[in-house]
Amino acid sequence: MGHYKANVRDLEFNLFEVLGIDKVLDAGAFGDLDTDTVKEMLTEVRRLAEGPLAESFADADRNPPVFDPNTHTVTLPESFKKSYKALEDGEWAKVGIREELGGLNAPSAVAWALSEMVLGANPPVQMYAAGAPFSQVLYNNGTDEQKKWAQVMADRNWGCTMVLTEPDAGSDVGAGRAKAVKQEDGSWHIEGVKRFITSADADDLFENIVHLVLARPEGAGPGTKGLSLFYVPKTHFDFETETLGDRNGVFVTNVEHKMGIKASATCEVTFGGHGVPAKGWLVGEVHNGIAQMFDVIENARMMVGTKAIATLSTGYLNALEYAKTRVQGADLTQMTDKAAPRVTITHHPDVRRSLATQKAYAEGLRAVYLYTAAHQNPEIAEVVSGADSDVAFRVNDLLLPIVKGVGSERAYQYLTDSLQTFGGSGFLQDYPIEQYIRDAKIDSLYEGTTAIQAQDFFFRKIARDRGVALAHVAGQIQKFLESDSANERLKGERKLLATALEDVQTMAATLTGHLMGAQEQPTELYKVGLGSVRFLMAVGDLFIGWMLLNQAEIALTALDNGATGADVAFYTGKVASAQFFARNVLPELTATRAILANLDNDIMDLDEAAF
Ligand code: ST9
Ligand code: FAD
Repeated sequence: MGHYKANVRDLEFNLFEVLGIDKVLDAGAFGDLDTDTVKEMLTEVRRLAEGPLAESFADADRNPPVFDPNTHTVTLPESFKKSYKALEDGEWAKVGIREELGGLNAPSAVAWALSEMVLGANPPVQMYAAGAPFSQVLYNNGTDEQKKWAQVMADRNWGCTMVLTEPDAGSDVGAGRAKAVKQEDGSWHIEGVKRFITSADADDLFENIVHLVLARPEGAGPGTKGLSLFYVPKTHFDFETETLGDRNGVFVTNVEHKMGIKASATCEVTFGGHGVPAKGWLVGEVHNGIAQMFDVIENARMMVGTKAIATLSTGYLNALEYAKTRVQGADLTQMTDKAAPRVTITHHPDVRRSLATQKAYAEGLRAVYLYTAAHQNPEIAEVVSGADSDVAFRVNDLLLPIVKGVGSERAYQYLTDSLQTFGGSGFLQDYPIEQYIRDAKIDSLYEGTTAIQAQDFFFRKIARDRGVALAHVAGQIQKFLESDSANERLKGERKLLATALEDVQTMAATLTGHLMGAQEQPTELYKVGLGSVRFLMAVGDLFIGWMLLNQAEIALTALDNGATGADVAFYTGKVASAQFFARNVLPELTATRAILANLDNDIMDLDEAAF
C-alpha cells in the first residue's frame, strides 16, 4: 500500500447524496454517462491513485529531475515516468474535455473528483498531463486552423505550458517585457526570458510541447492589456504531413532547486536567445492575451486548490490511521494513577480536537470545491442552487479564490496538525506528511498568491460583480437556515451559522465602506488591503460551516431512515464534524468582524525603519 489514501465514500456522498448529480446523469444530460459508470470510474481512479500513481511519489522527491545545460533538456526519474504513463494510458486527463478533442463529456464535478485522487497521490503527474485541457483553451480561442492544431495536440498527447512569469513580473504580470515581433509570413518572433515555467521540458514524456506565451507586440500599450497570447511549439510541426520538423528557438536554460513538488520541473525558458528565432502564432489572431490566458488560469487555480485539499485529506487519513494504533500515556481521567493502562492516542482530548479539525477542513473544503465545480455546468447549477447560466458563471468566479486561496492556506495550516499527530515520527521521511507539507506550500504561492486571491475576491468577484454572486450564495445559506425540514438536533449549530452569516455580511459592508471612502480619501483603500485576506478566510469558514451542516442534515435523515453497516459510522461522523466546526470555528468570525470594524492605517504610516 502506498502513501495515498483516497476518500471515495465522501466523494460519492458529495456527488450523489448532496449535489444530486445522479439525477442529472440518469436523465441523459451527459449522453451514455450514468451514475454506475461514474462510480466505476471513481473506483478505477482510486486503484490507480493508491497504486501506480502513488508509487513514485517519494522516489521522485528524493531523485528529482536533472537538467543538462548543454542540451537544454530535463531528465525525469524512471519511476515517475511509469506513474505518468499509467495515467496517460487510461486517458483520465481527458474526462470533461470536449469530444472534438477525444474527450469524454462529463460534469466538471466528476472530472474534479477524479482529479482530486490523482492530485493527492502524485500532483506533478496531473500537471504534466494538462495538455488536453490546454488544447481545449486553444480550441475555444483559436482560429479554424488553430482548432486543428489543438486536435493534434490532444490526439498525440503533447505537453503544454502556461508562460506568464518573468524575473520582474510575478504577481504583476503586466510588467512583463518579453516582446513579440511580427513577421511577413504572419507569424511572430518571441524574444525574452521567462522564469518558473512548469513542465517546460519533460524528458521523453511527449514528442512535442506547446508553450502558450504572453508577450508584448512591439508598440503595444503597457500593463496586462498590452499582452497577447502566442502558440509557440518546442518543435515545428507540419500540419499537412503531420510530421515534426526543426527545433524552434525556445530553450530551457535552467531548472530550479525547490522545497517540494520536485518532480514537477520548474524551468527558466529563453525565447530567441540561441541563434534560432522562437516562432509563435497569435492565438485567435486577436490581441486579447490576458483574457485568453485567464481561461487557463481559472482552471489552474481550481487545480491548485483541489491539489491542496487532496493533500490535506490524505494527510488527515494517514494521521488518523497512525493515531488509532499509537499507544502512549494513560487516559486523562486516570492521569494520577501511574499504573493505569496505556491507551492509543485517539483517547487524548487534544488529539481528538486536532483530528476533528483536520476532518472538518478536509471534508468541508472538498464540499466547497465540488459545489464550485457544480456551478461550472449550467444544467447542474440549476439543480444545485437554482442558478441560471449567468448566475452560475458568476458563482463559479466568486468561489474560485475560495477554493484556491482558502484551500491552500487551510491545507498547509492543518497538514502541520497531521504531522503533529505523528509526534516526532511525523518529522521523518518514513511517513509521507513532511513531503505533503513541502509539496503543499507552493499552493498558496503560484497561480496568484493568497493576497492576490483576496484582492480578486473582494474587488472583482464582489465589488465589480455588484454583489450578485455573493447575494445568490448568501440567499442559499439563508434558505438553508429557514428550511422547514431542518432537524431540531442541529438547532444550536444553525444559530451559530446564522451569526456567522451576519458577521460576514457586516465585514463585506465594512470593506465596501472603505472602497467608497477611497473616492474622497485614497488611503482608505489600504484598509481593504489590510483586511482582505482575513475576509477571504472568514468567508471560507462560513461556506465550510454551511456545507458541513447541510451534509449533517442529509446524514441525520439517512440515519433516521435506518442506515446500516459502515454507513452508520460515516453519517455519525458527518454530524459530529459539522457540530464541532460550528461550535469551535464559526464563533471566531465574530472576532474577525470586530478586527475589520476597527481597521486603521497605523501600520501603513509606520516608517520602514521601525519594522
Ligand atoms: C502559474 C502556474 O503559477 C502554476 C502551476 C502550473 C501547473 C500546470 C498547469 C496545469 C493547468 C491545469 C488546468 C488546465 C487549464 C485548462 C483547462 C480547460 C478545461 N478572472 O484586474 P486587472 C483578466 S502561472 C478572469 O486590471 P491587472 C481580465 O481579462 C502564473 N479574468 O488586472 C481583465 O480584464 P477586464 C500565474 C481575469 O492589474 C484583465 O485580466 N500568475 C481575472 O492588469 C486585467 O485585469 C498569476 O496568477 C479573473 N479573476 O493585473 C498572476 N482577473 O477587467 C497573479 C483578471 O477588462 N496576479 N482578469 O475583464 C494576478 O492575478 C493579478 O491580479 C493580475 C493583475 C495579473 C490579474
Ligand atoms: P511577488 O509577486 O514578488 O510577490 C512577493 C510577495 O509580495 C508575495 O507575498 C505577494 O503576495 C506580495 N505581493 C505582490 N504584489 C502584491 C500586491 N499587489 N498586493 C499585495 N501583495 C502583493 N509562472 C508561470 O507563468 N508559469 C508557470 O508554470 C509557473 N509555475 C511555477 C512553479 C513554481 C514551483 C513556482 C515557485 C512559481 C511558478 N510560477 C509560474 C510563477 C508564480 O505564479 C509566481 O511565483 C507567483 O505569481 C508570484 O510571483 P512572485 O514569485 O514574483 O512573487
